[in-house]
Amino acid sequence: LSEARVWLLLVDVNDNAPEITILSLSSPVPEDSPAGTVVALLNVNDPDSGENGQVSCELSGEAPLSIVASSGGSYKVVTSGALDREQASEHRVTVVARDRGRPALWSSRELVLEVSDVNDNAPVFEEAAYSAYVAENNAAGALVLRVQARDADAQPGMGTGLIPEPRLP
Ligand SMILES: [Ca+2]
Ligand SMILES: [Ca+2]
Ligand SMILES: [Ca+2]
Ligand SMILES: [Ca+2]
Repeated sequence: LSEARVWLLLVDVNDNAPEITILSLSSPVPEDSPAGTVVALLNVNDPDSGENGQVSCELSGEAPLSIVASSGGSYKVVTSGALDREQASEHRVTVVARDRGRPALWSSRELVLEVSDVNDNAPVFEEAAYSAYVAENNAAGALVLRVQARDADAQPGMGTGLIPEPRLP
């Protein structure tokens, strides 16, 4: 009888793409939120071993947002600058998670962040100055002038204002 020993070496194959889970998404976020406000928490999991399971994440898309790694495969999406609802009321970014296998596998998730309105614009009159002629026999309280102001915020603006004739002594 002879004896043979067989050593089996199991080599991990990169057969799992990183899996992105959105744990929380704070949307809408007020437009006056300071830079660094956390808007989403993500978890990224890749069960492969070694470099096949080492994942890096990035954001693609034009938005004042950035992604920050925190502990244990968690990531935070934070605001990286000022938000302005009057310029962009919604931001769409794609989170891309890629492992370091050869070839690398990757997956992506889209995040849609809505920006909610804050009353941060004063109403602006359409004209810099208004003038009107008033006849001396005009009835008291008659319409003298119609002025209009616009407000960039979502709340109803001042709209049209009526200026009645001032009461003369
Ligand atoms: Ca993998
Ligand atoms: Ca604004
Ligand atoms: Ca306003
Ligand atoms: Ca606003």
